[in-house]
Amino acid sequence: MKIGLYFITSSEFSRTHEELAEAVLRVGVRFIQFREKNMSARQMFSVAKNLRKLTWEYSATLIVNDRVDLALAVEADGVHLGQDDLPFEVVKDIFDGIVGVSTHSVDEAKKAERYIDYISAGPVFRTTTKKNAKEPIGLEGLRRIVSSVKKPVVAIGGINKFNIEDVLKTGVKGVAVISAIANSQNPEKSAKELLEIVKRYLDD
Ligand code: 3NM
Repeated sequence: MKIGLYFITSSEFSRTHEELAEAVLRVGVRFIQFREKNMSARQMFSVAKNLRKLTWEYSATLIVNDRVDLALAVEADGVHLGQDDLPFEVVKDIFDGIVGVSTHSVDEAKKAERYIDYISAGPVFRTTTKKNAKEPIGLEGLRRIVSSVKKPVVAIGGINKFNIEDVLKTGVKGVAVISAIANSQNPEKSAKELLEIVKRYLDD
């Protein structure tokens, strides 16, 4: 599984999930998560179907945040779980696809690792995008998680074009961003810039 630049869609800025997904797919991003905290299940299903169609067109991976039912309903490639969602060991039994989990410490990462396919670690830096985000773990906290698990680690939280190289140097296999792209004047250009940096570290 190749992760690289991992874009998480958001409707909290000025564009729709679909507009953002299309912008990043056009410039070569191939790992996308649908993350939505305010829509009804019915609305989410409609958006997720559109994202599935788009990601299939570009042979990209689609991950659905939190909701295994939605991931199954739209034939997503994976589901991403928070620490308060269904337990990952249960999800792995009922969902035949990629399962990722958010972690914030070495302890959480080690507990999850044998059940899941990738671990996200964060927030690395301060973020205002996630409500109730924990205190940043910093590059040092990220390095500790990377060195204590064998599964791929994805860094998340406050990552932008100025700090992404430091993040990549910790040995992560993916870098997840929301606002650096979704809140940019030009999401396509921002995605391209980030992707070029990521490819220098992860494309071999
Ligand atoms: N999860 P941005 S931080 C969705 O620490 C999410 O698990 C986090 O958004 C975690 O790139 C975060 O705009 C928000 O900071 C990431």
